[in-house]
Amino acid sequence: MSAILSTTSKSFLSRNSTRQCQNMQKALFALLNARHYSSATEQTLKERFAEIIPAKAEEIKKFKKEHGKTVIGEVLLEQAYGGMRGIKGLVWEGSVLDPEEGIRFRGRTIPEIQRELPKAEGSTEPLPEALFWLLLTGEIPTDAQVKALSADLAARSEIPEHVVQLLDSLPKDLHPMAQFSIAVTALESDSKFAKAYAQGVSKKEYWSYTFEDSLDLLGKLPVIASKIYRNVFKDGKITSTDPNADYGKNLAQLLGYENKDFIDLMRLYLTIHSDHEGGNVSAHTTHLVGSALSSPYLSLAAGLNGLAGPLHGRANQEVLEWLFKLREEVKGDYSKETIEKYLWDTLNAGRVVPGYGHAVLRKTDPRYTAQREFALKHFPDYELFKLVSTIYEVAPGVLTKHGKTKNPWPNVDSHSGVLLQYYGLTEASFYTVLFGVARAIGVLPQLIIDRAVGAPIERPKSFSTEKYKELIKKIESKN
Ligand code: CMX
Repeated sequence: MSAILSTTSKSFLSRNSTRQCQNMQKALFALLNARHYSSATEQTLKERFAEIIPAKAEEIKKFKKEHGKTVIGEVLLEQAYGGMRGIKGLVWEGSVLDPEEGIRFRGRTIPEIQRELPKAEGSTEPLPEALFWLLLTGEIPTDAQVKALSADLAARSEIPEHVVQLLDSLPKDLHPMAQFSIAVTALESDSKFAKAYAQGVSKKEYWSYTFEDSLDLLGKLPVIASKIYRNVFKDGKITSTDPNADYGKNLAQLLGYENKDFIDLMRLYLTIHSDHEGGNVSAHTTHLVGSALSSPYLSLAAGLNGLAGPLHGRANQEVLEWLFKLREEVKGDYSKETIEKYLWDTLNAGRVVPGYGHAVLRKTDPRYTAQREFALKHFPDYELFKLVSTIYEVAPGVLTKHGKTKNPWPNVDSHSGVLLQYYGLTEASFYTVLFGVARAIGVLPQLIIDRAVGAPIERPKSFSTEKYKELIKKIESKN
């Protein structure tokens, strides 16, 4: 509640009087909403986290003390040169990725998450803010708790004037992900953590300011994403956040979409794209930069820059461009033979097949399956969905025959764009921004946990090739 008040009073000081009135109205609405939804017996997320984290910190301390010197793995030279694949050296509480089964969020598979997380009235898809609660605490929130969290996030959604102006000043041909990262970085001006740190706050308090920044940031991301979308592709105007709507609904509405199934898609999309263990580029980068005690704004912006790479989050854009080129070339002939030829042409040109392969997974990504099921339920006859399905039948065989990729199965990015296309969100260069909003829901909980348990600055060891040669010589001479 105090967070809402402090955000509100700050915005009153920094805006002109018309906006002040609007802000005051919005904040009061949100305040009443949050009050309305959280009864006297229901804890807020911050209260619950504060209650459970001392025991967790104690558990980790004891675990380290008792087993700190136990060997948990070996490192091969090829791993040092191979992107550190498979090396155990990170702690990530929210999720673990199994090569065969896929992601489990706090022990739960995607179908379990879809069943167990609270939903909006009339919806069958999970609320992404409920997943945020689960990732942070390991517990499923009650309906009232998640409603209070939705209202809290909506109350934090206003973006500072300098960020609006900054976005308005950017060239329309600057990639939306670059714009997204710039805007998140510019929010640093509002960092409660950075201000508290500069004032010499105790380490024990770090998590509390990191929590406030993280919720402020989550609240603002749908507005920033929508502002970028509407600036680059539409008229630049966005509506205001609805204090009564959940996170996914607000994102959809801010983008300009009222369709109830699209709103459900946003809830599903944000949930399944959120967290994918700590070692992927965006999660690892956010965590790494955060380990230097950079604020959540700077840490997430760094992660977003990683997500923007074509081998990571931008693969969703690449898939669409690749599909459109296929459609153009085959001129309506979607036979397996034609698609197989197109796949070979891609591979023979020395390119990767976007949306296929994974650094950890060795089966079809369950995030792909969840999206396929959504399409089967809502638009089984859509031309692009059918094309994606035929590619799914053909590509694993081609990639296996090609013999390079360790995983010939589709990943999350292989399917997401087609769902957005169906509802009219056709601008593929924007897709990674949506992934970025979702990724924030997955990586910010760990940043808060890191600060609460006093995680150290990250600093693995590196060697030059010369030094590795010396090391190998020494080791091999001993054997
Ligand atoms: N098409 C063609 N070749 C592929 C391939 C694909 N889809 N996936 C992997 N390969 C190749 C690799 O480029 C590598 O070739 P070289 O030996 O010439 O370098 C070889 O197969 C072995 O790679 P790997 O161990 O199977 O895969 P990595 O762990 O190195 O890389 C990934 C994983 C995802 C980057 C890779 O599979 C890829 O480039 N896929 C296409 C891009 C994509 O869909 N990325 C999105 C991933 C999900 C996400 O992060 O959002």
